[in-house]
Amino acid sequence: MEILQEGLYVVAALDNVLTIDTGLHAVGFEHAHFPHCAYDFTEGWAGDMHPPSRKDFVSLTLTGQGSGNYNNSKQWRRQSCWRKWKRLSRLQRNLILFTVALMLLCGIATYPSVTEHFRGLTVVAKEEGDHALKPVVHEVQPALDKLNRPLVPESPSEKQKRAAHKRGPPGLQNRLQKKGNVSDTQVEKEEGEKPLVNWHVAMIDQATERGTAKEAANKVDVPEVEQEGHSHKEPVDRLEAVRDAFRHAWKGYKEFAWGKDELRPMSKSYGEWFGLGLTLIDALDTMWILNLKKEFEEAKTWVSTELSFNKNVDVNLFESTIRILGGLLSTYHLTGDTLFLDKAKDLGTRLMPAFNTPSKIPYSDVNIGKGTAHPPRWTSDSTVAEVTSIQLEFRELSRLTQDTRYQAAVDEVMQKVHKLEGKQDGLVPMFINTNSGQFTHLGMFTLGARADSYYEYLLKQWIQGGKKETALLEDYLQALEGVKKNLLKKSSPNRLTFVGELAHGRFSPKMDHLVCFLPGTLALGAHHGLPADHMELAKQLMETCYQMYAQMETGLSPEIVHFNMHEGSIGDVDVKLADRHNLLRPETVESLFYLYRFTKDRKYRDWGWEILQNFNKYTKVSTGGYTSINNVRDPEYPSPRDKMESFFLGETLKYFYLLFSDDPELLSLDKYVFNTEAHPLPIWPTAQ
Ligand code: DMJ
Repeated sequence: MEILQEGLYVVAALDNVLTIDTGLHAVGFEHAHFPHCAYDFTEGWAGDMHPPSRKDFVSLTLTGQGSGNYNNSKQWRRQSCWRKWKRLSRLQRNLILFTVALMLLCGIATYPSVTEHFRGLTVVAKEEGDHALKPVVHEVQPALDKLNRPLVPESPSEKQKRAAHKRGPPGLQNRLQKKGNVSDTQVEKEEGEKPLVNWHVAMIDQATERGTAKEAANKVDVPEVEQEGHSHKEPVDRLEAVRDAFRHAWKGYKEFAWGKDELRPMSKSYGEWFGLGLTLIDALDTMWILNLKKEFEEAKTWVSTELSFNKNVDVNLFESTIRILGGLLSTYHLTGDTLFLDKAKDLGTRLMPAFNTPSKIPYSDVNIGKGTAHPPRWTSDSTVAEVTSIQLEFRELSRLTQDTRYQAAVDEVMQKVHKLEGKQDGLVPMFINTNSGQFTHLGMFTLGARADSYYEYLLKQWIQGGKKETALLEDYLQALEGVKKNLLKKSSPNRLTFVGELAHGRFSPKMDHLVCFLPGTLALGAHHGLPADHMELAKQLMETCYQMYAQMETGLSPEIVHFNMHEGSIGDVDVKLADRHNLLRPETVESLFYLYRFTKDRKYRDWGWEILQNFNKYTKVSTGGYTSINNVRDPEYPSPRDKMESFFLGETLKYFYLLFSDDPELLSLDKYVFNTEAHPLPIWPTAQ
């Protein structure tokens, strides 16, 4: 068997007849010929994720049947052919000559389109090279990518047909609408008109309908590449690439972790945290948005038949609120199916004991079966981000259920934090005590872990409520001034703007990847009327977050970087050994989405595309799922951690999809606000 060119293998040579196969279906090929690496040709590297040593040729020596006096000399072959020709009847000879002449004529007629086709291939290859950030390590994958790509771009009408096909079962929308809750905003239908809709369903319906027509024009993100006087459209469908990534992640989850919290893709097993099907719930609205209706229906069936919150289990208030409560609420809004609202109400009610503390600052953990709550075993503190980033969800639950208890509890937390001593220029410390209600560990300030979403939710609550709650806006604006004054610096040698940390007056040039939510939040604020310099800062920080990916050998960001500030530094970024992991986090992709929506600058999409490709290259597990990795600096051995976080499906892939979609009405940022786990919740209608 010989590899002739990408994907073409001569698999037999018997009696002078060559049989050619694409190689993708060559049974047992991968294990027979690359025994050390277990490479799945349709998916990617598996096992220890080492590429095999490169093998371009695998040869087979075959002996043809009846080859007794065969000597393969030119003279022997000429004589044997001539003898066979002479033995044919006149009619047979004429038929053969006629066929050959016909084939020649066809060949001449199709010559221009064939050459066009090959010219096309050259341009695709060139484009890939231009975008390649890093030397290609796994050479087989690009070859397979090309194989899977349509060689001749489809016509717009073909694309349209294909797009229309992919919108999922047509009955589904109506079915879900009919099951939708009967809210006061519902609009009764006349005979023959559209089915019952309520205002939130109407939003996604409009987007979906508009999407069907618009998507055909927009779903293929087609950069034009000029070459030798004519343009060529590179047929990469980025939206479809995100759907593929989701399907692949879902495949692993479904096969090895169905109904469990998290997939462990390397060991083909699962991990439990709360025992509540975390990944499945976190991913519900992503499936809806990506039009993966079959997958959505399967997951919905699980929610309706298997999901129960009546369990003797401790859950983290913040994590279960942003991932599960947020996921259920947004899915309810997108689908109109009251199943999700009922579940959200059940969970929200079971989480309420967390607020039974002396200070009304909630405990971090709740037993949702027993109705008891407690702080972590080692402290009576909660983290500030956790108690101040549950507000969007609880406020929305109150609005939907007309039960004010949920909102009252979380509003009280915000009012208390608003008045607290211990801030510095609007920046908050990282811990708060549930007994005293005071900040603890004073003097430490970060926009990373333990404080990040406090700032995000100041702005987003203000937007959710119709920009009326001025205390929230004041705190947000003041905090940004605090960031500029205390935490914002430039690196050396390239003067990247970054947000560091402060510990008792000492500045540290350390920045978590988590801080990369900030460019998106700043841009969102500017879009909603806050000062234009917020957008300028957003752009600068966006560049920095991108560089945190681009400067790594895998093109994937580490969890934490340290920026160099000394004149004459060689590189801008240092990464400590313990910080080299990547957990498939969303923040940079999230910010790229906001920046692209508001500026329409294509570079943000291209950056996102590079990142998606690197996730595919270094974190995709052949048997299904994606894994977080230990070392973004080692493309030879990124060292898989064997865990797919639920936010990869809930957030990262959703933001990729929204980044590549051209439809600004697909979750319009004038109608929706995303919670910190990427679950869209409506901006309250009274607010508009
Ligand atoms: C998510 O759970 C949320 O985005 C949260 O705000 C921060 N951590 C993860 C993603 O990184």
